[in-house]
Amino acid sequence: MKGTVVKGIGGFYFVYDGNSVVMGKARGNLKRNRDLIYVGDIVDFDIDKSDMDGECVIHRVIERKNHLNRPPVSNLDTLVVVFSLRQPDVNYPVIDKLIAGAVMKEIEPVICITKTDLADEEELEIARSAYEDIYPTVLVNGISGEGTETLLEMIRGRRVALAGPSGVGKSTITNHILKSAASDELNAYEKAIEAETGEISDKTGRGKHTTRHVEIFPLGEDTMLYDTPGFTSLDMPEYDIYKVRDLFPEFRELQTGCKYADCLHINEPECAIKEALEEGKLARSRYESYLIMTEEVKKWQK
Ligand SMILES: Nc1nc2c(ncn2[C@@H]2O[C@H](COP(=O)(O)OP(=O)(O)OP(=O)(O)O)[C@@H](O)[C@H]2O)c(=O)[nH]1
Ligand SMILES: [Mg+2]
Ligand SMILES: [Zn+2]
Repeated sequence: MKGTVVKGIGGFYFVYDGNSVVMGKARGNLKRNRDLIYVGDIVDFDIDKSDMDGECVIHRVIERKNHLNRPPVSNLDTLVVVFSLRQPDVNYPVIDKLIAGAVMKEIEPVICITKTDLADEEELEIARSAYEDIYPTVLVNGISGEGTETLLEMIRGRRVALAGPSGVGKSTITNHILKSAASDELNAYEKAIEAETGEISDKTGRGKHTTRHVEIFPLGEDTMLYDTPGFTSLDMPEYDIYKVRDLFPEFRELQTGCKYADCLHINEPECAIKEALEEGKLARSRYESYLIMTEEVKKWQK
């Protein structure tokens, strides 16, 4: 039988076959292979009543379309990069690295700015304008649910993960979407599922890392929503520095105006990117993320 791994905890995997979830383990040689099973993997499995370690045995991982290490998931069409401006404060380099990681794997990014109730209009506008011309962008209020239906329409029919810092409201959004998607078309399992959300701790303003494991919530035939644990930092993979430049689509047209065709927009003279920055035509946060990312990949080249 075929199913999707929707959760994995301590060597146990939960496999969804389109109707219900069975728990089980990977066959011995799959485990030895060290090539872990990712949540999102489509697997061949058999029901095994005699097995004391659960109800099923996974025999094989069907070839993955893609996978990410942070968060550890596979077979994504879209990565929704979720962040708030306050509680927790936005950390643009982390956000931009997450976006870059998706683009590298040909996973389409969607930008989701949360907690609109906690930020003022001006800072929301700055955040929105940094992204809306390059990626689909949506603003969400997790308290009222505003924006979550728009997000649901953007992700229907896809395999989509919500990723971003801890406490920004990923699980809260998951629950809004599960509620909006609820209809007679969903089966009993799909109707019953819900994500756990956590209180913000007062001292740090950060979430209490409430989501500890990736979990996939199937929403009818073709839609799968992955809720993932938050994180605070991300390392740059071993990219070529020019590859990093290519991960900023907003540079593409402008940089044809740079004096040097291989301009990296750092110290070169007559740089169209730096001019655009001075004129306010490029988001400063994006350029700063770019500088941080190029510094980090330079470490790899040494
Ligand atoms: N003020 C405000 N609070 C929100 C909003 N969305 C979520 N929260 C609260 O923020 C806290 C964290 O929300 P979660 O949904 O658990 O955050 P998360 O991104 O899943 O966090 P991790 O699982 O740790 O990665 C909860 O107390 C939510 O009620 C919002 O739009 N505005
Ligand atoms: Mg969560
Ligand atoms: Zn330049």
